[in-house]
Amino acid sequence: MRALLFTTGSPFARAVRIVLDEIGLDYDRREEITTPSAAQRAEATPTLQVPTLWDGDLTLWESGTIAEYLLATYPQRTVTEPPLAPLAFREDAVWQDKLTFATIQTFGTAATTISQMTWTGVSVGTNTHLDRSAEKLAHILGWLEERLDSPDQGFQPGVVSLHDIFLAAHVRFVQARPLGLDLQLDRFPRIATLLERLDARPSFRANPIWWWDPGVTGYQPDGTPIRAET
Ligand SMILES: N[C@@H](CCC(=O)N[C@@H](CS)C(=O)NCC(=O)O)C(=O)O
Repeated sequence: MRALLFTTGSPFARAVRIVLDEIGLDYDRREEITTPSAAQRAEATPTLQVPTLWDGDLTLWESGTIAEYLLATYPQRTVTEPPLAPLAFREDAVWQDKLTFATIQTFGTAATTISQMTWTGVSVGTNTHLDRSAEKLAHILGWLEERLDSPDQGFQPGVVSLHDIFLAAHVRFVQARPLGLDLQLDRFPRIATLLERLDARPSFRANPIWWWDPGVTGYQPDGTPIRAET
């Protein structure tokens, strides 16, 4: 049995779903459209967060750990070029790759913190920590832009890396939500070009980022949110 617990809007979970598709793995989609109680979520993970993956006897949470496990465990790849990377971290650049990946995940954490606080009524411009989180996003993008050697390659030349996939999921998440944030991607042309290329891949198209906030109970086939009647 293989299953993934996720919420529709989660960029961390979207990146894992893309990885599953890039490998070509079937899974049971345990998609949550409303927020469960802490006790219910705790049955899946002590972090109370999504995603969680069940694969046979193994239960994994933390999206980066899940994705690293999937690459290492399943060597098959779909035919899309360039292919998904064989492993999360290159043998000859392990620490550089780990640092870059951790920084991309910090971008995702800052973005989802802004998002979750925004729908509880605290937004950028009204809270100093969220202001700093927004500044963090720009600084990380600037640093990542310098890590890309060529406009034609991602973070690992010749393959699509976890770095590429997770950065794309986080950036598109910020752009899709009404957070009052403009990432000014035109200042980061190599990242912008990389993301456009990734958007065209079947795995990305099959897992669109859908906008969500409390009250959304489903989606039209084109992604338009369906709201609970109040
Ligand atoms: N470090 C975690 C972060 C996951 C995360 O923040 N998930 C969000 C959804 S995007 C979540 O479950 N939020 C609910 C909460 O934090 O209580 C990972 O990489 O899996």
